[in-house]
Amino acid sequence: MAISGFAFGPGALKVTAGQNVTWTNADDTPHQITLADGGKRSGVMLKGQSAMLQFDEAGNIAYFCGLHPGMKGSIEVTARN
Ligand SMILES: [Cu+2]
Repeated sequence: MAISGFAFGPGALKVTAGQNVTWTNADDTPHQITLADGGKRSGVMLKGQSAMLQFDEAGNIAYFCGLHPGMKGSIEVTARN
Protein backbone atom coordinates (compact mmCIF):
# COMPACT_ATOMS: atom_id res chain seq x y z
CA MET A 1 0.00 0.00 0.00
CA ALA A 2 1.23 3.44 -0.85
CA ILE A 3 0.71 6.62 1.11
CA SER A 4 1.14 9.57 -1.20
CA GLY A 5 -0.34 13.02 -1.42
CA PHE A 6 -2.12 12.55 1.91
CA ALA A 7 -4.04 9.56 0.55
CA PHE A 8 -3.92 5.78 0.88
CA GLY A 9 -3.59 3.85 -2.35
CA PRO A 10 -5.68 1.93 -2.96
CA GLY A 11 -8.23 3.43 -0.61
CA ALA A 12 -10.09 0.14 -0.40
CA LEU A 13 -8.25 -3.18 -0.28
CA LYS A 14 -9.29 -6.83 -0.01
CA VAL A 15 -7.16 -9.37 1.84
CA THR A 16 -7.60 -12.86 3.26
CA ALA A 17 -7.61 -13.36 7.03
CA GLY A 18 -4.09 -13.86 8.34
CA GLN A 19 -2.50 -11.64 5.74
CA ASN A 20 -0.21 -8.76 6.50
CA VAL A 21 -0.69 -5.37 4.95
CA THR A 22 2.30 -3.08 4.55
CA TRP A 23 2.07 0.66 3.97
CA THR A 24 4.98 2.77 2.72
CA ASN A 25 4.98 6.50 3.15
CA ALA A 26 6.07 8.48 0.09
CA ASP A 27 5.15 11.84 1.57
CA ASP A 28 7.52 14.29 3.26
CA THR A 29 4.97 14.39 6.09
CA PRO A 30 4.79 11.55 8.65
CA HIS A 31 1.72 9.33 8.69
CA GLN A 32 0.41 6.59 10.97
CA ILE A 33 -2.16 3.87 10.47
CA THR A 34 -4.86 3.82 13.17
CA LEU A 35 -7.72 1.35 13.08
CA ALA A 36 -11.07 3.00 13.64
CA ASP A 37 -12.15 0.37 16.18
CA GLY A 38 -9.28 1.44 18.41
CA GLY A 39 -7.59 -1.93 18.28
CA LYS A 40 -4.29 -1.40 16.54
CA ARG A 41 -2.07 1.35 15.34
CA SER A 42 1.21 1.37 13.49
CA GLY A 43 4.30 3.31 14.35
CA VAL A 44 4.70 6.72 12.80
CA MET A 45 6.17 6.40 9.31
CA LEU A 46 8.57 9.06 8.13
CA LYS A 47 9.21 9.47 4.40
CA GLY A 48 10.34 6.17 2.92
CA GLN A 49 9.44 4.15 5.99
CA SER A 50 7.00 1.25 6.07
CA ALA A 51 4.70 -0.25 8.66
CA MET A 52 2.90 -3.58 8.69
CA LEU A 53 -0.28 -4.74 10.38
CA GLN A 54 -1.72 -8.25 10.34
CA PHE A 55 -5.45 -8.89 9.97
CA ASP A 56 -6.53 -12.22 11.44
CA GLU A 57 -10.29 -11.88 11.59
CA ALA A 58 -12.77 -11.43 8.78
CA GLY A 59 -14.61 -8.16 8.62
CA ASN A 60 -14.55 -4.67 7.26
CA ILE A 61 -11.78 -2.62 8.79
CA ALA A 62 -11.89 1.15 8.63
CA TYR A 63 -8.71 3.05 9.35
CA PHE A 64 -7.37 6.57 9.27
CA CYS A 65 -4.13 8.43 9.72
CA GLY A 66 -3.55 9.10 13.41
CA LEU A 67 -1.85 12.38 12.52
CA HIS A 68 -4.32 13.48 9.83
CA PRO A 69 -7.70 11.97 10.68
CA GLY A 70 -9.17 13.15 7.39
CA MET A 71 -7.07 10.50 5.60
CA LYS A 72 -9.24 7.40 5.52
CA GLY A 73 -9.04 3.91 4.06
CA SER A 74 -10.68 0.53 4.40
CA ILE A 75 -9.72 -3.12 4.22
CA GLU A 76 -12.12 -5.96 3.59
CA VAL A 77 -10.80 -9.08 5.30
CA THR A 78 -12.36 -12.28 4.02
CA ALA A 79 -12.29 -15.59 5.85
CA ARG A 80 -9.70 -18.13 4.85
CA ASN A 81 -11.19 -21.16 3.08
CU1 LIG B 1 -1.10 11.34 7.90
